[in-house]
Amino acid sequence: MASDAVLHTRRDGFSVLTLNRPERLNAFNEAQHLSLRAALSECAADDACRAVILTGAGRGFCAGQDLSDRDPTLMGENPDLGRTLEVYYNPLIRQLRSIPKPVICAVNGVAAGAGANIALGCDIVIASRQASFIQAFARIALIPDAGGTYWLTRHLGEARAKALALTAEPLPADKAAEWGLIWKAVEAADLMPEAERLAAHFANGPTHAYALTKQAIQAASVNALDDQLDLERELQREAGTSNDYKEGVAAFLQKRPAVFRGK
Ligand code: T3D
Repeated sequence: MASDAVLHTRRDGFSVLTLNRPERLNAFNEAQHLSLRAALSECAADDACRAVILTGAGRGFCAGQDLSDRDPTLMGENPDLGRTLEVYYNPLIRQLRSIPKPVICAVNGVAAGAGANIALGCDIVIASRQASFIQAFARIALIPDAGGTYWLTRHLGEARAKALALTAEPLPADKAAEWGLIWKAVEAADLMPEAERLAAHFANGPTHAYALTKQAIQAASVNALDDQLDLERELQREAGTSNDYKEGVAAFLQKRPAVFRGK
């Protein structure tokens, strides 16, 4: 769907998707949801796109749900928020998790509410040192959604997850990295160069093996070891059928750089 709410820039081997409602700190309305989902589908279907960067325009990454679409003085009855999760946020998180190529989130500024949790749903999160992650939900009497209770508990444990969710205090990017919630925090000027360097690296990598790796690691948090060993056997069997596997081994033995095609 063509919409200015998300800008889709195609680069050599990867795409940059930019949430583009800076006057609202890129808070999500319906147009931004539909536009992001469509752009991710395009990236998934395009063999020339072998990695995705998600970032935000302006000084923020994303402030979660656009609350001006939830104004109680205009709405009468309370909205059914279960429905909006079902229709918008949950499919987006599932799409980020299942797209068969690496998704790098370049968190350029504040990431609040569902905005924080959409970032955490990406495969690799790099944040500007000026960014912070805010589980803002308690401030408006909601619970963390868009995977928030899942990411926080798995990455940080119950003590830190509960403190962040119940206090809604900002977690600075440096501390998020120190705690293992994100990959790294960098100077603001280095954020996009660093994300693009990584995306370009992935664009020349074994894309199918990346997709299988993503699948295996995501399954690990719910599988018992025996189940995970079985899954690794099946996914490795599949990885071993690829041309990239043959190329990787041949390149190693011939002492030359591998040229991966992503298949
Ligand atoms: O509803 C459902 O469907 C269920 C799903 C819910 C998912 C959720 O995400 S619920 C949580 C929603 N988000 C929030 O509660 C965060 C609200 N925003 C803030 O708390 C603050 O804006 C920030 C802490 C993120 C940043 O603060 P600050 O001081 O840097 O910026 P600001 O001045 O508050 O915001 C700048 C502008 O963006 C401002 O507009 P103005 O006054 O310049 O015209 C502000 O109103 C607007 N803005 C920021 N966040 C939102 C927003 N407008 C609409 N919705 C927002 N979420």
